[in-house]
Amino acid sequence: MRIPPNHPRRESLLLREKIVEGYKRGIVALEGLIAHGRGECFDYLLGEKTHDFAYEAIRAAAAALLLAEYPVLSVNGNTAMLVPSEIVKLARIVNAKIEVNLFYRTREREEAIADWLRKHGATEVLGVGEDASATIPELFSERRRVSPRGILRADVVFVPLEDGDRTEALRRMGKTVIAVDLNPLSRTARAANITIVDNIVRALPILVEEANKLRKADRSMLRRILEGYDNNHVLSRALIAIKNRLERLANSKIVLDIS
Ligand code: PTJ
Repeated sequence: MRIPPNHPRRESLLLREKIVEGYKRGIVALEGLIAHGRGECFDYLLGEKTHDFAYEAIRAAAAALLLAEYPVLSVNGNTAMLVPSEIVKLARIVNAKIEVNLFYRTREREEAIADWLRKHGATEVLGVGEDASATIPELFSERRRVSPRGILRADVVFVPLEDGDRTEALRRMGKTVIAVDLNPLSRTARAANITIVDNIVRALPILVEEANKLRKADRSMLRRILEGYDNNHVLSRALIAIKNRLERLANSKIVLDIS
């Protein structure tokens, strides 16, 4: 569909088109379209901008990834479609593995996502076919299947646009979990060590830039960033930002002037 250049919701509509294209390419699950819509709703409430609490979480995420011994970036259909180049860049900067991990797992989608990531510069993509031979204990969705060279071994796992219970299972395994989720009330957002409450399309380029900036920093400085980070406070600020924005809007003129 051609979206007019002056359409007031152009950016949002272009993202929708990307997700639909991802579905047609066999990358995004049908349910991924619904998940995107839920994200859009929270982005609307947040004013479609990156807030200070998200910047703070991004900085902590960069520090955690740089301090990690074995970081892994977990990629699902929506993430692959929305930010493939940024995932590849981030993996290079923080020296992380990339692993495909799907809730709605099919061999065709695993391969389509791995091909798409390779097309965007990835040299190695874990978690495809037989490589996903290990299992995360106590998890019953298809997300339990992971690579023994990837998520199973990882000390820090980056899980953008995650569904609920895997974050908790990964935490119980002693891993540090970094989430990106526009919904500050989701189980993932509340169970992760670091939650970036922002749209992945805005957050990932900033995370890449921040990791690049901090790459040369000494480890004691990175540790200080992590020690000063409080995820509960970040989630609380996200909720307050939504509340304040709604209050401001409710107290202003809501109807549009149509002449
Ligand atoms: O590709 P698969 O098979 O692994 O499936 C991926 C989806 C996303 C369909 C699956 O993980 C799922 O059903 O997720 P949920 O439970 O709908 O959760 C997705 C979360 O991501 C929701 O809390 C959304 O608000 C959030 N979200 C959606 N789009 C974005 C987002 N957060 C950040 N940026 C977005 N663009």
